Amino acid sequence: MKELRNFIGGTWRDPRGLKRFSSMNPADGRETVADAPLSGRADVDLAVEAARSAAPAWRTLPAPRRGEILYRAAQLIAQNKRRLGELVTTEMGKVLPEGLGDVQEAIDIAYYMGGEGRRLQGETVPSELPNKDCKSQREPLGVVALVTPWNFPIAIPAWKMTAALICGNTVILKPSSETPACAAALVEILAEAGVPPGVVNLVFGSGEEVGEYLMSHPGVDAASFTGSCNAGERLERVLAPLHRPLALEMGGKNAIVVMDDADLELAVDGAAWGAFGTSGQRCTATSRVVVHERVYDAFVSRLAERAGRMRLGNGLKPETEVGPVINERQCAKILDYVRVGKEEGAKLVIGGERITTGELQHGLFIAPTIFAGVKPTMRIAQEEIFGPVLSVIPCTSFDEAVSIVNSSRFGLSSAIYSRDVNITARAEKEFATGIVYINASTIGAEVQLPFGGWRHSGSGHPEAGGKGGAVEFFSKVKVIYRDYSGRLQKAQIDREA
Ligand code: UN1
Repeated sequence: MKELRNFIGGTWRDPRGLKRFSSMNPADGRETVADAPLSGRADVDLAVEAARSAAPAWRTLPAPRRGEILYRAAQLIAQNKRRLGELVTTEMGKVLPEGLGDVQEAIDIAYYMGGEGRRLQGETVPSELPNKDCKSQREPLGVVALVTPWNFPIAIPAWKMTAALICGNTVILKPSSETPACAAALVEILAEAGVPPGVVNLVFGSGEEVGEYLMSHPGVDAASFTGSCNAGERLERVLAPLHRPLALEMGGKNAIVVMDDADLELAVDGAAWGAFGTSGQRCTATSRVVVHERVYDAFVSRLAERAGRMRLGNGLKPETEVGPVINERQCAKILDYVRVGKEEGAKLVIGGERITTGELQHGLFIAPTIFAGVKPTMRIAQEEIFGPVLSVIPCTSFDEAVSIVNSSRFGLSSAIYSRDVNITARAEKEFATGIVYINASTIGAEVQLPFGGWRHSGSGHPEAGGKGGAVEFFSKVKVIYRDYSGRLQKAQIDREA
């Protein structure tokens, strides 16, 4: 078991108080993975102070030099990929190939953001007046608070930290209490890569006591949160009077549309991977499939057959395809949705129960679950479940499919399987989500483009790279006009008519 401490001002420190909490292996509740401090407000104050004092030197270090530190971090994460991937699997439960993917995403973003150190573009545009320059440039926000979830315990902290750091901010990370060891391992690597003391700080503790206090701290300039919709909406209210930049990534109710001309085998692969990969615990997980009535029965029976064959187990075992869910509370919530689905009149085709036999008895395993005959308005088709539960909804046309896909308060990702180029082109335009996949599942975003949801899925400040991505959130734009005419020139006024 790992004994963790907070990381403040470049040193690993015990908190002021004595309270602690543990993270467990969800595949085997008898195994405690780590033990971490349940910090209090005084610890947050210290971390904010450390981040503030480190800020001036970090923001003035040239961005390409900050980038070099991120390259070193990327190399170190890559050297430790196996160890970190196994830690992800042990502490969070996802199967090892996905644990390694989680780590790979951190490597990718560290290289990407390292490269941003030589871009961080502003713009230069012509002036309407002679002998005058117009340009914009990016400046850091200052001290940023980052609160991250357990489902991508390496990748999401890496998305946020690397973007914040390259822009010249100093950071305080409050990771999920389900995955403290993953966060500590990543922060340890950043320190080893040469991030100076106080530039990255890590404070463990509860969302209410530490997370919210941190994000609304007077010494913090901006905050970024990924997690549940309820928590995000609460933060929006609490932080509104403070008027500070706030990025929220929240839930999803992501749909795949399967048209009657689709490659059905490919669509089954995509639905199984999207719905049951990571045990459905991605914000991009597929939780609805909208299937054309002409292929509906064939699709449901093939998918059920596939789901029935998926092997549940400890994600470290090579034969495991579906790992556990994160904790008892989530397990109970998922099973409650199964009850709701049955009561609403959907047909439970397969799964729907916790497996408590054999090797699985000590873990939190829920069988891949499929409901058929789901109506778009049912709760199981509207609410985020965050587990391996898939609702299959029939439709009679592409237009109907579009209206079902868009009849959600969420708008993170969507997908369509069809061989008709005209139909897929229309899907591209008409699906109202931040990410649209054509002939691929709803998961699998890459770091070089923005990652973010519409409507209740996010606040409109996407993560990751690309135009409109995280660099734009973690920096502010300053516009500079330089007049070298040596006389008073008046914009909009100095002209003939
Ligand atoms: C998440 O779902 O919480 O696109 C993040 C994907 C991953 C990131 C998912 N690259 O599924």
